[in-house]
Amino acid sequence: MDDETPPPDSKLTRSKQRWASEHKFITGAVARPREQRLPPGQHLVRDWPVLDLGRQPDVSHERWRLKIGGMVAAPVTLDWAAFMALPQTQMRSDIHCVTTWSRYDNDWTGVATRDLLDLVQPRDEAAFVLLHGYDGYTTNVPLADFAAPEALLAHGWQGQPLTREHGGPVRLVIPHLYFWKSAKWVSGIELLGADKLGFWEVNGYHKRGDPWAEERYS
Ligand SMILES: Nc1nc2c(c(=O)[nH]1)N[C@H]1C(S)=C(S)[C@@H](COP(=O)(O)O)O[C@H]1N2
Ligand SMILES: [Mo]
Repeated sequence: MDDETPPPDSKLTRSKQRWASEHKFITGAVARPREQRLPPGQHLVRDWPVLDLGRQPDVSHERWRLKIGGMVAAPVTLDWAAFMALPQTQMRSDIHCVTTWSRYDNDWTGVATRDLLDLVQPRDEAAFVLLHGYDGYTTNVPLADFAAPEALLAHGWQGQPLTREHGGPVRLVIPHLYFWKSAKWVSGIELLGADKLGFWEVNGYHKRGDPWAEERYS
């Protein structure tokens, strides 16, 4: 099909180049059959428990800023209007909390982490991400997990604005890791060359937190 090769600057070519450059983000995750939907040691809940350090910061859209920096070519501080002007993504995913509850079918609206990474352009040395919350919370994830296709910075849940108790205006959602990695009230995204433990990780939680491997504690 060589005669169908599109010209170098066509939209398709640019997309393909983007997909190719994203190969460094492949996590090796595989689709799981339906009957294995609940990870080991988890039970299903229908409500949505609230878990945090006991401080639920009240951050208005006016005051809200998201700083993305560290090992990136183009660091940025987004205000609410700039964040909402980015491509908006809808994602349905399950929540798995290390305290053993899971909640299925959460419909998130927000900005895909990949679109944020496209904006700031991680340097080659960037390999980890430290998330910062307005409550002082921190949590660390490998860049590959942060950049997973289902990961997003969410401002909506089930068609409504994300409530303050669940991390509004904006929280991270990384559905393939335990939920403590999904920082609420996100204020900063810091790209790092070396791993740096966050709040719970310093206190004995696992560095990565894969529910399917029961990476609960270190
Ligand atoms: N900023 C911030 N994010 C946080 C936390 C926190 O204390 N502060 N707790 C984490 C933990 S331990 C869990 S289980 C989930 C809980 O999110 P939820 O309250 O929306 O269920 O948020 C995570 N993100
Ligand atoms: Mo948690």
